[in-house]
Amino acid sequence: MPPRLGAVWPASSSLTHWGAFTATVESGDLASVTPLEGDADPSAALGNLPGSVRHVSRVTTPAVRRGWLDDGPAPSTRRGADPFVAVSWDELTDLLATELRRVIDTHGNEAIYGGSYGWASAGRFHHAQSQVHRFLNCLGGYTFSRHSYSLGATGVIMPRVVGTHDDLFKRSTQWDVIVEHTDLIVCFGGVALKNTGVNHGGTTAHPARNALNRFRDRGGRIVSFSPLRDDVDGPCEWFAPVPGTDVAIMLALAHVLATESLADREFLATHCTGYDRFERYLLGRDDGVPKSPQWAAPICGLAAEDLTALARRMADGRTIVTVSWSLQRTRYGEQTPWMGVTLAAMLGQIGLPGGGFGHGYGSMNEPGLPPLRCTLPRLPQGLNPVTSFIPVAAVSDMLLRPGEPFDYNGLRLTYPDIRLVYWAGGNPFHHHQNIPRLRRALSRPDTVVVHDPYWTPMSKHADIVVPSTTFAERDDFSGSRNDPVLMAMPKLVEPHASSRDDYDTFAALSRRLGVGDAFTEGRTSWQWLGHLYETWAQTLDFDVPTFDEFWQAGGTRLPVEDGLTLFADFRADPVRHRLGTRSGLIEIFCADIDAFGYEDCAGHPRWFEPTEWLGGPRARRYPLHLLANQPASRLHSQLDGGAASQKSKVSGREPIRVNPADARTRGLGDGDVVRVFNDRGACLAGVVLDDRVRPQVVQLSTGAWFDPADPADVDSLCLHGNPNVLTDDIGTSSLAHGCSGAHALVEIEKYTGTPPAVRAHRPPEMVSTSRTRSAPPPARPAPAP
Ligand SMILES: Nc1nc2c(c(=O)[nH]1)N[C@H]1C(S)=C(S)[C@@H](COP(=O)(O)OP(=O)(O)OC[C@H]3O[C@@H](n4cnc5c(=O)[nH]c(N)nc54)[C@H](O)[C@@H]3O)O[C@H]1N2
Ligand SMILES: Nc1nc2c(c(=O)[nH]1)N[C@H]1C(S)=C(S)[C@@H](COP(=O)(O)OP(=O)(O)OC[C@H]3O[C@@H](n4cnc5c(=O)[nH]c(N)nc54)[C@H](O)[C@@H]3O)O[C@H]1N2
Ligand SMILES: [Mo]
Repeated sequence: MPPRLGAVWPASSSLTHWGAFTATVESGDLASVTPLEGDADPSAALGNLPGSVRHVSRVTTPAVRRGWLDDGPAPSTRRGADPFVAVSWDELTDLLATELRRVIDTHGNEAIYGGSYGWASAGRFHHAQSQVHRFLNCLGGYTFSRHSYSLGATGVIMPRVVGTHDDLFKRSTQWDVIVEHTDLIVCFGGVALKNTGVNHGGTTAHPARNALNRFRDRGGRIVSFSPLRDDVDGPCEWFAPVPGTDVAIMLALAHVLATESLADREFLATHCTGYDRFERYLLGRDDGVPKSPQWAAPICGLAAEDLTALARRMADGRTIVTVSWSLQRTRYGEQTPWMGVTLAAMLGQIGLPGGGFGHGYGSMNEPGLPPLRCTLPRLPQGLNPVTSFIPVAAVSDMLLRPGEPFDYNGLRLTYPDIRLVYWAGGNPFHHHQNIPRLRRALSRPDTVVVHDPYWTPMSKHADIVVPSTTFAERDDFSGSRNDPVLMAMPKLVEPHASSRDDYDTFAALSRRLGVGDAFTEGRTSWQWLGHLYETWAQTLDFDVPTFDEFWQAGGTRLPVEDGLTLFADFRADPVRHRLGTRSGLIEIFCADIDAFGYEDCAGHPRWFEPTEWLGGPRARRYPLHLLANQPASRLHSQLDGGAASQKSKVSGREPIRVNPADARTRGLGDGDVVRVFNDRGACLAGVVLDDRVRPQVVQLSTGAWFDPADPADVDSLCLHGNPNVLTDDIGTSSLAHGCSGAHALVEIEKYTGTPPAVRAHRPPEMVSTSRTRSAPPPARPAPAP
């Protein structure tokens, strides 16, 4: 391979989902990292990188759960509790190939769950999901998953309402347009700058903070609805509603627009369909309940006059209504973006510069950034002949209810009977709800395979653990659709212990299974990089450097499309630029959804009383509303052992922010360890008093590695503070079955006594066994459910 000249980007620079950096290397590890020059607002999570390659939590050898090795593939409640046996790479390849063959021959490819959801690392070639999907497709396919934990509800509802999901983000109204044209940003869920650090695939700049400052300098105002004051950094008008009541607030604002002749009836007639049906509901024509500010006030805990005054202000200037992604990660999550669009449509400013609707400003770096004029190089994943799939957040339901029917987006589907779960690049113990239930679900299949660089709780619950390299230990390149740089990611350090690239593991497995040529096409990973780049370059209508030139420079700039306003074309000409909905218009009433007849999602946006909220009966038992939001100090569970994440911990646990008034009534002080609990589970956390948190609300971010006090007990207390022991494993609705993990009702109490030490980042016990073999014994029949 040619030497790196570092002509444009320094030779030791690389890219993570949370930003670009230059590293120094010492003793085979990243020693220090410096944000890339020109990044105005680098992510704090870069601080987790030093020491991450040789961290104690790395998987150092291929490993097999002793019970699986001794007893053969079978359902087991010992997952997460058994010790592991180190095996050689050849033994691992033999064991895994034999087991894949057995499952496919006996149960068919449908019995493999290969959805393998997760963020893995930046990198177009070594992207773990692309690798595992390509590999499983070479073997005849797998049961797959649809959508994401990020946007489970939006991904189903918005194509039906505005005809697109991707364009809402990729072609969102740009920050520069908002800075120049917008008078008022009304944001539901704030514009949390902690989240804009991140972009899937990487980002070289973070302009959101600067944009908000320029917006304010021009006289722009921000109204934030959020239980947390710091969801907007700097001046704003803060309303702290009861969590989960945003739809009621939006309905109240809409009611004022409708009854005070402030709604743009022309826009509603020319660009929307079904406003009349919705208005009957809004005005209470059929149920006798007008959704007025007076109606909403006791639900959301805000003053009716304030909502009325705000609605008038919104109609009085250029207003953008923004909805954070968190608001659709709750039960009935479809309603919030749908109602947000409806409110913006009533204001009649959709498609006007700086007006209309936005989804995810402050959720990810991408919204507000100019999109590339081209696609990115991509590893072909082949075709999956298996048609069986689940909405991604139905994973426990699938494993626990094989053969049972379920609803999804107008379809009646059946859960497949999964025998082998294959995970590479994700951490279900981070992302999935109700961990005790997840652990029961993971005891059902015959075999669980996990590729990960680290001993995450998911690795510890696997039967076969495959040590992967991290991005720093291999050559790759990456970029994202709203960032102007395709960046080289050169190998910075040698692979740790006997870890191996996922590609090389799959190459060895596919050779052993007779599909080596199909998987590798005869290329090494370095040859693949050049191949992906050069085939991509041929599809472009502009010139890019050759691959060698690109690699030597360390990256290349790509052209972007500047000055976008979301749906500007559609506004200008709704016939020529019809939306991708059935009517071609914004569907405020959607006849298709109406016809599904779901009890939990109707034909137009409406208020559904949440299950986990302060206004319901459950709050009498669990009187605090927990926000399980994204962590400021890391990406999800990644590098939780790193310095930035560790610095945020309180008494060794994940911090839980508590309003001083709620702490007082419970006798809690800063730094106390508390037990956070409800009827689903419990965890420990470290108290931080903060009056920026609304009373009756507590905030415990996701991402602390699950650490059961007793690994053999599925209902065990988590010592470290993973909020997913508390969240409900229930889909947003029958329409999308999206993740609803953002909210849970809890109670907290002081933990008396000395709390047990956190062991989350320690590897599991490793033992030797006399019974290692190159092929597992035959599978035992599954016990009756
Ligand atoms: N309660 C609650 N739960 C939530 C959320 C919430 O708001 N509240 N948010 C949800 C959201 S939006 C998301 S996106 C999910 C995120 O959930 P995940 O994406 O599953 O979380 P990550 O921690 O990013 O997991 C990525 C894993 O990939 C591993 N990895 C990194 N590089 C490689 C590689 O090259 N190869 C392999 N094999 N592995 C690699 C990392 O070590 C890590 O274990 O969580 C969801 N869960
Ligand atoms: N630092 C960091 N950034 C990240 C990530 C990360 O792990 N770390 N993850 C990335 C990923 S994968 C995703 S999908 C996005 C997710 O982006 P989001 O889902 O938008 O992020 P959250 O932090 O969960 O929620 C944003 C804010 O919404 C507020 N909120 C919660 N519930 C309510 C409510 O009922 N009403 C109102 N009005 N406000 C509410 C909370 O105060 C919270 O801080 O973040 C991305 N950015
Ligand atoms: Mo996400």
